[in-house]
Amino acid sequence: MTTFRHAIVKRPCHNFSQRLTTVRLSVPSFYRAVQQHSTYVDTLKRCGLTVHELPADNRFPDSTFVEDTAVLLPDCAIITRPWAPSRRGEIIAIHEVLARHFETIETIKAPGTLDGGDVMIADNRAFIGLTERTNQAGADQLKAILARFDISSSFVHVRNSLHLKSDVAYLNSDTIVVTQRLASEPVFQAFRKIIVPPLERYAANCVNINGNVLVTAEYTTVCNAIKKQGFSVIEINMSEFKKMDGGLSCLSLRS
Ligand code: CIR
Repeated sequence: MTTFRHAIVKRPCHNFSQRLTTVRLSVPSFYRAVQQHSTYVDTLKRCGLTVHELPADNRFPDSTFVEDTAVLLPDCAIITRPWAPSRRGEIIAIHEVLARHFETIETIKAPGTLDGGDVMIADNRAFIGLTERTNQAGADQLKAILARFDISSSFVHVRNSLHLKSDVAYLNSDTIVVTQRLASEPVFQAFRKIIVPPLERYAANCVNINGNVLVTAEYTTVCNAIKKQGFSVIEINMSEFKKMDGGLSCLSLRS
């Protein structure tokens, strides 16, 4: 299991409520989003990470969801090519910061599209979601890059979800948290599964940081099921990011 030491985050910008969302909830409050983001950053620090906080950028309302812009390996950073044209410019700032931390930088190129939310790395295996956001060309390019680092890839067709990691999270070499819709996928057969009930689907996007599993607050069934498997759980309020389709994992890039 990877030990994480660093995280990159980006503060929400004032017009953070003005871009992509599919959920029909109220308009998020910028001030609450800033508070929740700050708690998220403090939690990463509590989990032992050094956090690099990028300033807010009003040109890119979705840019606080940094996970979609890169895939990080111990020795390489892969800059993605996000599906949404409104998000493509986000990669410039991410590329700059990653170039300071990683010697090897790879990029996903057109016609490939790939959002980091579609990539679940499980030690030396990767699961790449084929979604509306990530196409076959993007997934093939990533698979070829990962193979050079001895990481094998499996593709997972995901329908009616934003990203692969909207439906599944890797907790450790035996265990995943997974929604019912992906639980029977043959690629996940070998894992012990913590199944997320439909009403708590949003909580499937959780993240294990150095033994602490960050889970969205108030999703009691999922929180209790994760605790029952012996994990320590930290609950985080994500109400404002949820309104913009953002999950817990997408607020940081971890390495
Ligand atoms: C988008 O639709 O691109 C953003 N509003 C939310 C992205 C969330 N990303 C993620 O969960 N990996």
